[in-house]
Amino acid sequence: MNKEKTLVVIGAQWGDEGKGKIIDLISQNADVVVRFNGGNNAGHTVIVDGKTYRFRLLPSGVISPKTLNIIATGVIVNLNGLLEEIEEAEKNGLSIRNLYISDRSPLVLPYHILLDKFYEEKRGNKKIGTTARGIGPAYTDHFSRDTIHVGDLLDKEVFREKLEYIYSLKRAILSSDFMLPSFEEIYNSQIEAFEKLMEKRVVVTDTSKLIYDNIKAEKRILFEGAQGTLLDINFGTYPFVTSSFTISGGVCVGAGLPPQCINKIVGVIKAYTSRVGEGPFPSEITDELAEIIREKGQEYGTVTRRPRRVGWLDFVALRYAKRINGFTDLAITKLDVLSGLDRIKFVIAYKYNGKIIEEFPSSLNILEKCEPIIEEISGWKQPLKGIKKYEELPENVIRYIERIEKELETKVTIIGTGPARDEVILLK
Ligand code: 2SA
Ligand code: GDP
Ligand code: MG
Repeated sequence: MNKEKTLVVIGAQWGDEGKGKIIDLISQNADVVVRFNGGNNAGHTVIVDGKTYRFRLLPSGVISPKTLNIIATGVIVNLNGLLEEIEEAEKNGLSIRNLYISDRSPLVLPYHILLDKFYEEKRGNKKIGTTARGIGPAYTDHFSRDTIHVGDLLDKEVFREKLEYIYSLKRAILSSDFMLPSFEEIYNSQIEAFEKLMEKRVVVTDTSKLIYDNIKAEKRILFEGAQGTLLDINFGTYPFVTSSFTISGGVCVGAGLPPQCINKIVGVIKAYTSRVGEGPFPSEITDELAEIIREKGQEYGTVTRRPRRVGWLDFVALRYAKRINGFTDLAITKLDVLSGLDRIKFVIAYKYNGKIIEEFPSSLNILEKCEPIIEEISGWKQPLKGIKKYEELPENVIRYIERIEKELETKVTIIGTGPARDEVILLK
């Protein structure tokens, strides 16, 4: 983040690419860090000086004391979840200051979480594998215009009136055996959490204006994407997606900015692929190697601790991610996890109905029937820990990186060699 004033970090796969670490690295030179999509379903891990922080709603910039941290309008906010996270961060030695939340961010309310679990149960073997954080139902209410905004809590009477109206709607729709908490229970829990957040000097404001003013003042702004491209509500593997706009275009709708405000878009690619939850995964590894990679890469949900499915790198999906997001740079993480493997495989195309396909299918019915066409290269034996210079990387790692650059026609500028902040090679 030098010349470019605004930079976006986006997951190129199904999330958990290691965005937290890359964001932490870049945010050390940022004035403002903005979350623009998703909610506390996100889990971003940052490891500094041996301490592990797992952020869910808090922008990863909170580690730097001077950074302005913004939860923008596209993010849905669970106030109790946020409070818990702030308290946890404080216990971990962080002092949370400079936190701004959009007055127009939708609230995640207790019934959203119950509905999320209820739908998943009813879906049976068609379940999505959600994080059970109420994300789908909360965004549904937003789009059906039955949401309550964070800013409504600034006036208790406004909040009470809105909640009364929406509560009566819920009552009318949900059957009597649905365990809807009482009105007072919801009202009190939200007021209490909100007041505690105010005591902690969290500011509720028009964040679109705040971000724009910072852009005009030529501040360096980092937009922190949550989840990944293939989980996008429009362009992911629907219905096995999350309910927000996870792609670079999500910055404009989530933060309230015109597209020309974005200068640089960093796509984060894990050196292999992972997916947590259900849905098609053409490059999935199904033999015992999956367990080896899962253990070595510690592929378990940051929020839910669910084991993640793992697979090889998929160039069909990655070329698609490049097109949808317009990556200007790439960060490759977790190359160290692949050390010791004899062969490294990657998917270069799919076979469908006897035909070769190079474009990621927009139809899930087709994607589910695609067979991967796999190419392989020799692996590398050496551990990558401690390597600081590109030229010192094993020859086959360089070959792998160059292949990624060629397939995506984009330069790799950050290389992860371990989970810690300093386990990284910076290029350029
Ligand atoms: P939801 O809860 O409605 O957003 O779930 C819908 C799908 O989106 C996936 N999803 C995620 N995938 C990867 N990482 C996520 N964050 C956590 C992490 C997940 C965790 O960092 O590990 O702890 O399990 C995330 N959030 C949502 C989800 O698995 C569904 O496939
Ligand atoms: P995010 O959702 O994209 O922020 O990723 P998560 O934090 O959910 O999961 C990524 C995991 O990989 C975390 O445990 C990170 O500490 C870890 N990680 C990030 N980069 C690297 C790397 O280069 N090597 C290794 N071994 N681990 C990494
Ligand atoms: Mg994650």
